[in-house]
Amino acid sequence: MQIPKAILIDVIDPRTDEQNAAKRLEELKNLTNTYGGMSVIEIIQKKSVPDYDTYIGKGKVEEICELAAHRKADILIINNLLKPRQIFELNEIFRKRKLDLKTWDRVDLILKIFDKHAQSTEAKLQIELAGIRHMGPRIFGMGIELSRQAGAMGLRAGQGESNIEMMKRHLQAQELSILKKLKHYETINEGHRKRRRRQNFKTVALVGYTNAGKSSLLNALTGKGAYVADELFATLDTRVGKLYIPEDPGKDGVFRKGTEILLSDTIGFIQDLPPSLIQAFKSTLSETVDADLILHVIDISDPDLHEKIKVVEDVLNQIGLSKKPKIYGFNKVDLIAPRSLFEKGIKAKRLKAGIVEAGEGASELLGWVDKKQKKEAKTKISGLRKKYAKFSPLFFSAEERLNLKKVEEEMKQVVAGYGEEAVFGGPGRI
Ligand SMILES: Nc1nc2c(ncn2[C@@H]2O[C@H](COP(=O)(O)OP(=O)(O)OP(=O)(O)O)[C@@H](O)[C@H]2O)c(=O)[nH]1
Ligand SMILES: [Mg+2]
Repeated sequence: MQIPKAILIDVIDPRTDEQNAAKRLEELKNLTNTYGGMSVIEIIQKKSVPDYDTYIGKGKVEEICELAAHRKADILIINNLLKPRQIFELNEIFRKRKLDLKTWDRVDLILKIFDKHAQSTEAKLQIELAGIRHMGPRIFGMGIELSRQAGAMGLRAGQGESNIEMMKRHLQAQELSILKKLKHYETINEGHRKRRRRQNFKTVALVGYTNAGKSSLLNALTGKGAYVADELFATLDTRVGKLYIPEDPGKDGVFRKGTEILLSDTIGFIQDLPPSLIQAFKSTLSETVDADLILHVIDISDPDLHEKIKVVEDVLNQIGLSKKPKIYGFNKVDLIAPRSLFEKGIKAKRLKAGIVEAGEGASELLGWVDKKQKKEAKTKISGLRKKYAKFSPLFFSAEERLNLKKVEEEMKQVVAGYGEEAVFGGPGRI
């Protein structure tokens, strides 16, 4: 079978600056690569207001038709959220031109990635639900067109409509049946959560933009073995791992019981997601809703980190979590700073198995210290610490196991409920 050929197009606000325009294209390419199995034959970015009928506008439709005919393209991916009617209109044009070109909008693409990555029955059901909610209006939108066309062709006007009614009822029945099945999982999950509450486990939920390193952090802290990949939406389910933080012996030399925390990892967020998609993932997200603390994981090396923080905050607001205790965890510090910046404060004997042994000669072994890079990293870190002081920012690397002890300590303090003052805005430290 031949690999499908795709044309990508992004319609952006004419006021978008060059940098943001480039970032959008980068994300679109990442999404397409994550979906995989396609050869991209053309990437187009156009500055204009969306066209009422076709979103991308007459001129671009023409250009795409020619390109698709010439290069035998199969899929047109539009990096925006289209109205059902606009998709219908585009497909109609392609059909009339005898082009075998299907149109996907951004949500279609994301749903297809979800579909590819879903492992559990629950995730599959949630995707099916999101699909129905996304496709439903498209069919209803088509309905209006069909009955209009039927009328124009002198057919009985009601004909198209009754088919649409049937389809509508079918979709509604399907939606109900999925919701019922999902309810079953929700009950099971709720049971698990209740049991943990009874056992007095404190829970911390990892949230963050997709690819920030949530699963890597879960693995580094708990050895859970969650799937980690340099792709968007690698995780679609919720995974819970147990983290045991040992207590140092007191002055009396007596060992005390450490703290046990449950850490959950879940689906990442992304910009321009319709609320219906988030709604469909409610049961996956309920682990987050229920957590004692949210650890918002951020990729510190990402040039767009502020925008992505905002996207995640918006989604948290949408699911009603704006008031939950929250700390910001800046991950991937290894990408912006030499590790010596983080190693000096770590006492090897206190490290948990697996956390880097900052023994003698470690810094020698691990490379020279780049003074300039170190200085830049310090400036960046102190800037972030100041800007997000409210959220007790932490700086670590899940992959290189740098500074993870700090993460554990902070979580321990917060879940132990030492009160606002100790939790937030503590003294500056890396
Ligand atoms: N350099 C570096 N890379 C990291 C670090 N943590 C994670 N990564 C990489 O970042 C990519 C994404 O990591 P994941 O842990 O899958 O990220 P996630 O937030 O769970 O992503 P989704 O599940 O897709 O939303 C992978 O390629 C990881 O190897 C880190 O501390 N340093
Ligand atoms: Mg993940």
